[in-house]
Amino acid sequence: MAYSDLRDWISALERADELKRIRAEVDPILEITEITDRVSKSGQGGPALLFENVKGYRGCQVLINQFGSERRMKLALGVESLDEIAARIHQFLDAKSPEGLLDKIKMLPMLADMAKFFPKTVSSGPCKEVIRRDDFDLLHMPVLQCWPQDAGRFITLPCVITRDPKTGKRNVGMYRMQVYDARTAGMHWQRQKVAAEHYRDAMRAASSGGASAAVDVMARSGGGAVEAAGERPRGKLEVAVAIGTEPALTFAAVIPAPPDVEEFMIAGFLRQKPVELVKCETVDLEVPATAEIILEGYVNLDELRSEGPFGDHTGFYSLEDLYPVFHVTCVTHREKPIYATTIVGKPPMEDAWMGKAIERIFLPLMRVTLPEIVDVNLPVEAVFHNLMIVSIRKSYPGHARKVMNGIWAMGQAMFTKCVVVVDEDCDVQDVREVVLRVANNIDPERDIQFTLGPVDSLDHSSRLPNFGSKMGIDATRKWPTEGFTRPWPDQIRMDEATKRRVDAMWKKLGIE
Ligand SMILES: Cc1cc2nc3c(=O)[nH]c(=O)nc-3n(C[C@H](O)[C@H](O)[C@H](O)COP(=O)(O)O)c2cc1C
Ligand SMILES: [Mn+2]
Repeated sequence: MAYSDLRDWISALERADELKRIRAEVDPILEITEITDRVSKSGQGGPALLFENVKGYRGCQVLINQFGSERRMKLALGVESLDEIAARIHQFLDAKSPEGLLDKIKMLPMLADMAKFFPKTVSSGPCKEVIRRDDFDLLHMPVLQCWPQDAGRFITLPCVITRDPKTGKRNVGMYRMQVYDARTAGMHWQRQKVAAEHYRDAMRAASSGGASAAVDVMARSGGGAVEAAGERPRGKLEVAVAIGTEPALTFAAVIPAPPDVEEFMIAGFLRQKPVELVKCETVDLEVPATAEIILEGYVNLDELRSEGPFGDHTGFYSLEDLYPVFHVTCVTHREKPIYATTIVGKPPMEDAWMGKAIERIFLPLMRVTLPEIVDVNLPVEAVFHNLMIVSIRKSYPGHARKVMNGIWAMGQAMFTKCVVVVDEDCDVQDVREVVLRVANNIDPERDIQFTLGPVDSLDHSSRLPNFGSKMGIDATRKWPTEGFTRPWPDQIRMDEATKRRVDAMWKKLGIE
């Protein structure tokens, strides 16, 4: 049940009564944010919104909050429960080599499934309905200014496509873009993200002083620190941006996938149908054929510009910093393109639901490296990188600390500012229970583990941009083999016989 494009998805939302069309005129400057924020904070995330009358953009439609509830997230991925996806992943991870014909036959559906992951290149598609080689302007799109102190208008839901200069593999990442003028925008890929590595690889390849000179420039570019762009090698990295893609690809661009796994394949896996790609007009990249809008262009290796501030998903403004500049060379789009966007801000907002879906889908993948993990909770209020609560099946002394280190070593989980580890009998989804356990079970000096390392670029409290400390709390029951020789008390629980007796007399007591 894959959606062929954004419009197909919008129809599905409408059929499911998950979309509200807004016919009143609204301004893309601040007003759409205020409306959407109120909707996001109402009930279970409110409906998706399609603004049909955007001030200054007659005939343009803006889609927002498309992922903003658990129900829509499931609808987007075509599942009844997010655990279905985890189960499908698990099935692949769990595959044993077939023994005998019967095993092989049993594997056929799985292999057929795999064939659907690979994207398919097609000769043309709806994203080529209008090709603008000269007459384009980024502000032809109703780009939002989200919050009062934002540095300008930001494209907030772009699928940014780059190619690894070493392997030729493509990456699709969601990185916001601050519109500077008609033809340039900031390219806010944070330095630990995959496109930033493609960019550094292009620098390494272009550097006359060899790779070490390029590394030298990077070592000095601490983020926030003034950096001499002129010292960088000349050259460029081609970039294409798709806006308004079908939901599986949009979501795939957010997923913290291993760097070498193409998001086009992840989208193919999620929608169980290949993503169709078409070649760009002016750069050597492929883009989703059914996207509403495609921006083609490049970033110069020796050009950086101030980006931000921007009201971010932490609930604070992320600070101004230097980022590459995207230059547009061509825009292609559908007739009357629908502009898809989102806003971030104080949680919960639309991205909270995407984050929760990632939490569920990644559990089996985390367990590949850390099989002792029973469950994980990333509370929305801690905006995903600030707090991870994990329960583990504790089997040896120091086990909780092994798990913390494993998490800090795992992809974007490296950013986790605080990891809380509890025993398997604690339900991590029940934050009250977690607080009770943690507060009771820790001797703080003994059970808190500090470490130093990379932190999220959005962290405004770390001692340096991108570098700071992280903390793990071992709230598991302490063992004698960990040096804890005092008796450890049981938790209070009534015995079953008494409970049954009280059940039997309950009505007679006249309390309810
Ligand atoms: C709405 C939204 C906006 C985002 N903006 C940025 C951004 O500006 N910069 C960034 O590095 N990551 C941003 N992210 C997070 C990345 O999309 C995410 O880390 C993703 O896994 C990156 O892909 P990559 O692993 O291929 O680099 C954003 C996520 C969402 C949901
Ligand atoms: Mn990626």
